[in-house]
Amino acid sequence: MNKKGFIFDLDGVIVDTAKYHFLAWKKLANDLGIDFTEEENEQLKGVSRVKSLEKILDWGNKSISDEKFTALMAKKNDDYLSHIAEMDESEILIDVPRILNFLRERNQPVSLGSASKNARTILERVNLMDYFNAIVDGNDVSKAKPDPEVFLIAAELLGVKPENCLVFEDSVAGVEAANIANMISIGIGDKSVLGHANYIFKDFTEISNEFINSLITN
Ligand code: B16
Ligand code: MG
Repeated sequence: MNKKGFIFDLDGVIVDTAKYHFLAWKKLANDLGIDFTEEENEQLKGVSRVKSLEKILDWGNKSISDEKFTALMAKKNDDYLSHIAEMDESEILIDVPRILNFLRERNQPVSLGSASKNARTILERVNLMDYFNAIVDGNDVSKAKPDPEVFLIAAELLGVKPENCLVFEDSVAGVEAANIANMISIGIGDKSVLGHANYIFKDFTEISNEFINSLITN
């Protein structure tokens, strides 16, 4: 039987945690006297926690000590986790369970490939842990997307060659990382943003089981 490695990004693909990142970053930025809009939040998608805070400080023309930087990162994460604690299965994005169940029926290896250090906590909250043969997250990598490290580790853990892996991604940097890893990139989101993906869909309702089957057998 054909085996392909199916790698899923988390935020923006499986759940919409961007809204909680937004609330936590906005609070932090405003406390520092920095304005923070939804448009700026868009630019933080797929970007690591450290890089996100660097960008916000940059936008606000602020420089702070290393100690303060570390303290602010912890504060943001505590605030973010208070939102995550309220999550449940109702927050899984539309048709994700259908695709995960189909891949399970077809015995296909599935991995998470996320920049988030909170990925395991989130998967547990929404009760999806059991669907994943491997989990690679922000704790496992030293280089952030668009570096392909996160996806290459996932392929290795699944025992599937990179060229036989497919990546579902909602961020520009994530699609780029999948392309660099020599994997098939499937953008979830807007065509105008993810034009560099091999395939693009608005959300999983547009992805049929037949399409997934064709990816497995091709
Ligand atoms: P954390 P993904 C990313 O998740 C988010 O898109 C990004 O906004 C966030 O800053 C990053 O995780 C780090 O998250 O603070 O939880 O470690 O899209 O790669 O699943
Ligand atoms: Mg994402």
